[in-house]
Amino acid sequence: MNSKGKFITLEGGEGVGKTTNVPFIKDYLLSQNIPVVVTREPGGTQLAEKIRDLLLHSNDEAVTSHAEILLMFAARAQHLNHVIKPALAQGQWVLCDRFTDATYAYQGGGRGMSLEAIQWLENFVQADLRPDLTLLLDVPVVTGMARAKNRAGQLDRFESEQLEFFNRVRQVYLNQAQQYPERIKIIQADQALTVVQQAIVGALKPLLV
Ligand code: Z5A
Repeated sequence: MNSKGKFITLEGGEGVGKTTNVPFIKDYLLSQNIPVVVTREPGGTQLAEKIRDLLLHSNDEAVTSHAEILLMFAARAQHLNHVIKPALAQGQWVLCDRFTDATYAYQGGGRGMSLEAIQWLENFVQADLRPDLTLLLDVPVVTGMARAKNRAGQLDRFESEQLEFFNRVRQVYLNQAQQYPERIKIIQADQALTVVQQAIVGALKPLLV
C-alpha cells in the first residue's frame, strides 16, 4: 500500500464516550476495508505508557503545570515517532483517543498554561503533522462528570478536578472547533448511543472518498 493513511483523533471532556466509541469507529473503518491502528494519548508506546502512569497517578509529589505539559509532549514525541508516523507512512489509518487538542483544553484551559507556549511545543514536536479529522464529542460538563462517576474504580489526577476546571476544558475545545471547523467536527454526544454513532459515521464519510 503506498498512499498515506489518515489520522483521526477523538476528543472531549471526561465521560463524553470516547472509550465507548473507539471500537465502533474501528469496526466501521474495517468494514470499509480500511486498515486502522487504534491508540491513545498520553500513551501508545512502552515509554509513553509509563509517562501516562506518572501523569495520571503521581500522588506523592505535586506535579507542576510545566512538568505536566512537558511530559505530555515527551510522551507524544515517542508516540509520533514509533507508532503514528510509521503507520501513516505504511498507508494505515490511525485512530487516536486524545491528541494535542487535549493539551490545549486541559493544560491551556484547565491549568491556565499559555496557548502560545502550547503552540510552540506543538510545532516543535509535530512539525506540520496535524490530524486529518478530529471528532469532538461534546456533552454538558455535569453530564460527563456524572457518567464518569458512575464507573467503577478510583478517580485519577484529572478526574479529581472540579466543575470549573472542566468548564474551562470544554470552552477551549469549543474554541478550537470554531477556529478549525474543517478539521474538528462537533458530535453532540448527550444523545442515545445509536444517534451519536450515526453522527460519527456522517463525519467520517467525507474522508472515505
Ligand atoms: N490529558 C491531558 O491533560 N492532556 C493531554 O494532552 C492528553 C490527555 C492527551 C486521560 O484521558 C487524561 O489525560 C484525561 C485528560 C488528560 N483526563 N481526564 N479527565 P483518558 O481519555 O484516558 O480518560 P478520560 O477522559 O478520563 O476518559 P473517560 O472519562 O474514560 O471518558 P470517555 O472515554 O470519553 O467516556 P466512556 O468511558 O466511553 O463513557 C463514560 C460512561 O458513559 C460509560 O459508562 C459509558 O457507558 C457511558 N456512555 C457513553 N456514551 C453514552 C451515551 N451516548 N449515552 C449514555 N451513556 C453513555
